[in-house]
Amino acid sequence: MCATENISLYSLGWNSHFQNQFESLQSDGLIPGRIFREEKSQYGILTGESEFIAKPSGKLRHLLNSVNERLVVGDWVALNPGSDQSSATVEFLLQRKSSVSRKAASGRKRKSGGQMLEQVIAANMDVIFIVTGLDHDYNVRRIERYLTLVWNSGATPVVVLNKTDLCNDLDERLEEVEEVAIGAPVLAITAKEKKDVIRLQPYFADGKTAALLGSSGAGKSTIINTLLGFEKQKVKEISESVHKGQHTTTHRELILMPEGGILMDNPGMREIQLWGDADDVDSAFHDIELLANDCKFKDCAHESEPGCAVKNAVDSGELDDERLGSFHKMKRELEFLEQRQHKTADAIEKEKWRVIMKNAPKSNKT
Ligand SMILES: Nc1nc2c(ncn2[C@@H]2O[C@H](COP(=O)(O)OP(=O)(O)O)[C@@H](O)[C@H]2O)c(=O)[nH]1
Ligand SMILES: [Mg+2]
Ligand SMILES: [Zn+2]
Repeated sequence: MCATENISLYSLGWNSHFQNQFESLQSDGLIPGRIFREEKSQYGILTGESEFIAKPSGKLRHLLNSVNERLVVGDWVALNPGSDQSSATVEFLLQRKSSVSRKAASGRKRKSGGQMLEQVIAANMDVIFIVTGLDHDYNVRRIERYLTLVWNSGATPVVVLNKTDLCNDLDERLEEVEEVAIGAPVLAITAKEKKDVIRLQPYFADGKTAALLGSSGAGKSTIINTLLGFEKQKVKEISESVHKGQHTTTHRELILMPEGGILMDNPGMREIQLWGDADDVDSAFHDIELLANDCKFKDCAHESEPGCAVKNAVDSGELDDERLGSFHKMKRELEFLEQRQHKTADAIEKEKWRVIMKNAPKSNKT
């Protein structure tokens, strides 16, 4: 960690959303803090004035277990600082503003019969940089999937095309990506060039938190190192192993940037999987949604229905056939997920926070 003392809570991402919650707690002796590192079952927590190593209290652990939840990097918590810095405990989890999730099979030994569960892996990200190398890593369909995931997380996506020095058809690539990245900025950079990577800075200025998402080898750690000006994150050596996608970022950590803002290297999604409702697909496919307004049937699936404006757009060349294909593919994947859930993700999320908040230490100021 860089200098972690005497940073304002606001520089760590604190805002009125968390302040209001904290004030409604019975917070005698508790202080707000943010989880910046996770190691085994311990958490590194910054409070602005100092740094703590803490474990959740038994009560909190029990409560979180009961709703299939756990503390993750980026979370804001109410901390009991204890008598010394190593006996601190996390007493309460403040409700998240955004979360990045992956789907995970529930415990194998349970009776739930392979129900899919949402597993949060990073919380309270404001911005997510979707990093893709312009080498063998480049895949416009994957960028599209990442975009859906990020829109669903509550964070704002920014697409970063890295390794422009290895790319001979940058204009073509940019055009392709801008076509799918509706509503998200697209930056083309060489991660080793300071003048390039500083273009990322404005997106996570003071008090904002950004995560870098992308395949192993895309250049995420290089971006962080160039911004920092020293080798904080281990970068893979150039060798054949680069192509095998070996994993070098092993733990999740928030990094305070010298120019302000907070960055998180890969939150740890190796194989990207979607989490959300089937309806969420539409938000990543604005163009198809727009065309669908003109379909003859309101519930048109754009498969073989008569009077389908989306199919017509494919026939006329206005819409890429492949793009409609990935729309269908994503819908199917999400519908499958939904069937395996007992409730929708939204309902689970609401119920979860209802249970957590109900168990908050009560304020005596009524
Ligand atoms: N040519 C070139 N190589 C890069 C660039 N950015 C990263 N690399 C190389 O790509 C490899 C993977 O980079 P790394 O930052 O470890 O990727 P990560 O797995 O996403 O963190 C390393 O060998 C880097 O030196 C770039 O802009 N151009
Ligand atoms: Mg890395
Ligand atoms: Zn249609």
